[in-house]
Formats: sequence, structure tokens, C-alpha cells
Amino acid sequence: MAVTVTPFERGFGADIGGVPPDLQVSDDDFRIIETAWGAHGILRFRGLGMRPEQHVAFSRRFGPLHIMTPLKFNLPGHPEIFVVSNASKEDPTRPIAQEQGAGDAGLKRAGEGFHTDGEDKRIPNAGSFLYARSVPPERGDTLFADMYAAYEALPAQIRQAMAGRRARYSRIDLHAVHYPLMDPLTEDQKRERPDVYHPLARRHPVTGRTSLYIGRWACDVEGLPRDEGRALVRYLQAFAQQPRFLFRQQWRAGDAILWDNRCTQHCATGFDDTRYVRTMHRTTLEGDEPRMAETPAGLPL
Ligand SMILES: O=C(O)CCC(=O)C(=O)O
Ligand SMILES: [Fe+2]
Repeated sequence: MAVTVTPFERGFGADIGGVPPDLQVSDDDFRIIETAWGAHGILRFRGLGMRPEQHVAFSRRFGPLHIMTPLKFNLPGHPEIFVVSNASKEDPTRPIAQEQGAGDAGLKRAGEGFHTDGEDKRIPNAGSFLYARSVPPERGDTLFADMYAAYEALPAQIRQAMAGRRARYSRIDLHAVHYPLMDPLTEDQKRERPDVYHPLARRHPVTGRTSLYIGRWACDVEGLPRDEGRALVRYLQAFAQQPRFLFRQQWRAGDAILWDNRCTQHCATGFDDTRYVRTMHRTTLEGDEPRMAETPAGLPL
């Protein structure tokens, strides 16, 4: 079986074919997949049948894995697998009751709002590999945004305004806004998750390309008056969410998408979680500290 790479429209994203359902591939095939990931930002695999340990093993070939906290949303016996789900622990074919809050078999309503995983931490995650185990018969799509394309399309005066600047990301300010069903942060958790600052124009450590780096945990901009910073953040968030930069994944059970958190962002969309179950397993790659893109002297930004 030869690996095939079929780019989506505009080259943002690609389907990978010709791989076994458990993703146990040779080193040569793995290199083709890794190169395609760098070129296309997101890779989709369909018709998979991976056991948790195979999901973990394939993900690890891209680099060390990150264990999500709190640990209670990870798959029992497989702490490397973070579970996004509204299923009941007792009966995984049924949704949990509304009053049960954020969930017990996984985190319910995770990622509804554009973000990159771990952007609220000093070292955000390099990538994530999300595998659809159960999907609702309608809706529950995931949107992905091409942040290289967004950066390239920004008006020159906006690139000037953001050059050399970092946004402030705050779990403390926004936890209750983005995760109203989760318990509020304790004082210890607040100490563990202080505000962090990341460059708005980010240089990818592998491809060397520049992307717009922004997400829903960004609040304002270091060195700018609060209101001005907030306005710039809101402008950039809205800019990146324009349909021309987006790919919509309509999940089938057995699909998996590997995305690069350093040059894309994503957003879960809603579905009827009182009637249907949606269960996704995610492995998460450790990353490195985002680097500011250089702005060559004398050249337009
Ligand atoms: O469930 C989804 O569609 C995506 C959730 C999310 O943001 C993630 O798993 O990182
Ligand atoms: Fe996410």
C-alpha cells in the first residue's frame, strides 16, 4: 500500500490515504506523512480503527506527548488520551444529564470558540490528534483556520501595529467565560496558570513561515493601553475567522485529524448534546516557546 496525500482546496489540509486502520506505518511512510503535515497544517485520516495504545504510539512518533490536567478528563489507563465527550460514564451510549456539568467520561463542550491548544500556557502544544469515536447524526463539526493565510492577508498597517508585540493570554480572566460548566479555578490552580505572553506574528520552528498567532484566551496586548490592545485582539480574532481561511470537518466515526497548533486554530461547533453522544479521543504533542517572527529591516512587513 502506498501512502497518498490529497490536498484540500487551496492546499490547506490534506487527506492521507493508503495507510492501515491502526496507523502502524513504516518509517518511510511516516516521513511522507510528517512532510505532508508541515506542508498542509492539518491531515485527515478516514476509516481508522485504532486502539488507544495505537493512537498513542502513532502520535508519539511526532514527538513527546503532553498529559492534560485535570487528569479526570483523560481515558482511564491511558493518561495520554484526553476525552472530549458528553457521554455518561455508566452508559457511554447516552448523554449525561444537563445538571451533571462538565462531564464524567470526558470534558463536555470543549473548545467551542477558536483557539490553539495550550495557548494559555507558557509552552503551548505543538499539535493535537483528534479521533472520532462516536459522532452525532448531525452537526458537531470542527472548523480549522489557516493562520499562515490569515497573516499573509492582513492589511499592512495592522502588521505594523502588531510587529514585535505579544498578546496577554489569561486563564484566570477567561476560565469562567469559556468553561462555565467546569468548576471555577482554585487559588492553587490560579497560581499554576498565570497569565502568559505570546508573539502575535509567530515563526514556525520547522517550516520557518510566519503565521498569525491569536486565540480565544488572548485578552489584550503588552505595551498598548488596555482598550487599544483589546481592540487589536478582537480585530485579529475576527479577521482569522473569515470563511476564506476555514476548513470545516464534518466528522464520521473513524475519522481523525492531526493539526499543527503553531499555524492553525480550531473551533468545535455545537450539536444537540441532550439527545446525541459525541466522543472524541485526543492525544496532544508537547511544544516549544513561540518565537516572534523577525521583521526584516527596511522591508514592508
Ligand atoms: O471536539 C472538537 O471538535 C474539538 C475540541 C477541541 O478543541 C480539542 O479537542 O482540542
Ligand atoms: Fe482544542
